[in-house]
Amino acid sequence: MLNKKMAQALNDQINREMYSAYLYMSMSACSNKTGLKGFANWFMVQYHEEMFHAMKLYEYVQRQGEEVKLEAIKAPPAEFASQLDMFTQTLAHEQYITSSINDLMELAISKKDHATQIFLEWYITEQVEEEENDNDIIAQLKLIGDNVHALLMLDRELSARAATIPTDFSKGVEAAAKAAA
Ligand code: OFO
Repeated sequence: MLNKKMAQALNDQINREMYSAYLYMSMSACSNKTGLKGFANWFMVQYHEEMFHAMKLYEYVQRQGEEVKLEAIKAPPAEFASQLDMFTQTLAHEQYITSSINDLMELAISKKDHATQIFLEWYITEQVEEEENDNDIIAQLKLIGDNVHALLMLDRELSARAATIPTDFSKGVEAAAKAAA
């Protein structure tokens, strides 16, 4: 059972996660356009991760007997000044997502909703990793500066990133995650 305000807040989070997926899809396309296929791969893996985050919420709201309410997803930026600009925007966006998850947890605590608190713990841990990944790549991009050779080396490194989460949700997100573990 979910409190109505909690259900609405979780639905709002589905939209935020879908926007995250959309944003990284746009960054993937822009990286691909400049020939940086490794960056394009990194952002496409991130797109899949965000879809997983959205689908976990989608499934949780339904398992708690509440209605999923999908809203329009706003358009992400279509152009970026550089790879550093992309990752700077990515970090700022993830910090915003972290604060939105913290707000959800505060609401769950205030409603004495223990099930949702346990559900949200996964997202709290995940956000630490999300911000750490972005900070690491930003630090490397700052060291690289205008060195194209070094940028191409990082691009090759990022091409190795593979999705570690399920991308087929036809049997349900939690079931797919268990099968993949
Ligand atoms: Fe869903 O963690 Fe990024 O946005």
